[in-house]
Amino acid sequence: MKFIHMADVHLGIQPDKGKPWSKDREQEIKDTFVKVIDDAQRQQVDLLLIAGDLFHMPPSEGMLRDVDYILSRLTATKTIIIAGNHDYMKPDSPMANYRFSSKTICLSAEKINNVYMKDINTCVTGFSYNNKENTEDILNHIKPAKQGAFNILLAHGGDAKHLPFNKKNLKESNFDYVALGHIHKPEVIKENQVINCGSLEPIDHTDTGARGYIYGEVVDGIVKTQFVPVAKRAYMNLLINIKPDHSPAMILDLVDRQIRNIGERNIYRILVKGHNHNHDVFDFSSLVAKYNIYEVVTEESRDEYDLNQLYQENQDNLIGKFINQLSDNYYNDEVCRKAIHYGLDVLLKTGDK
Ligand SMILES: [Mn+2]
Repeated sequence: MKFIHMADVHLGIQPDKGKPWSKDREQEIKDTFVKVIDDAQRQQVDLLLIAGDLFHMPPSEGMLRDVDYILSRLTATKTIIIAGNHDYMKPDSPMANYRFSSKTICLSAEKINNVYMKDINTCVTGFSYNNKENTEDILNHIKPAKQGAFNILLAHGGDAKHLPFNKKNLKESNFDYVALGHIHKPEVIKENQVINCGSLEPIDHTDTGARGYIYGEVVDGIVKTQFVPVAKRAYMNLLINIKPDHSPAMILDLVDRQIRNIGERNIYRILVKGHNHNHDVFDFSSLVAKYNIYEVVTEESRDEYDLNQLYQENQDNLIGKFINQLSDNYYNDEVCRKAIHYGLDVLLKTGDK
């Protein structure tokens, strides 16, 4: 049995509204969805699992007809869809009443559904959202329905307001495969068995890293999965550390070179850090016009404190204690870093020791 597992396609979204690349991204998301269907057809997969938020909003009948048309290219594949927190399904919604002409089943929101497919001896258990939130503790207790079959759990959630679950419970569940969606960053919770496939394409600037779908094969009851990256571009953070001998022109050149090296199609956030010794003004507008730059963050280019030296000098006073309390996460926690900077600004300025 061969399957493809994807989620969080968010058809209909216009990512980064107002940015020059926004319309292109809307189209690219559709194109990538079609590419997955082409992959499924080429590989002749038996099952296509869509773990919620295929649409960015509850779909209209027209949107459903479009997707149904694309899915009808699949000659060997059954598609099973659940609605997520974005495309949730009210009883009177077009999605709840749509009759697919492709081999597609959308699981209802009324109950936990079990779909058994005799030809592939596979049972898919799951249900749709009927609202933007679902805080019920279902996933920690849900059980496979068909003994002797290959049992799949199809679910959308993983945070406090969307079917919160305990990873340990899911790892120990008796499902042969758990196909999760909702959290946009892909995560293998248990190798070959419990996987959140992540969004098909990155949707906003926090979705850094590769995006795609899971391809799986089941041979003699043993599942083997692999991540297939298909996203057309990536969001990337470009960290620029300013050194004392840097000039604004050098920095712009450096950023320009890096973007060309990594890929001009990607969407960048430029984070300028370090001590701006010469109080230079960095004008990135020429690069913003040339590339896809979501934002330039320069707020960190402030006076850096030498924490070690400050601590040595102030071990016995409030400043030393303050550094000691917060400095553990200085390098990996931005909030903590800011807290230290603001705190030290005040403590050093007021001389309050
Ligand atoms: Mn979601």
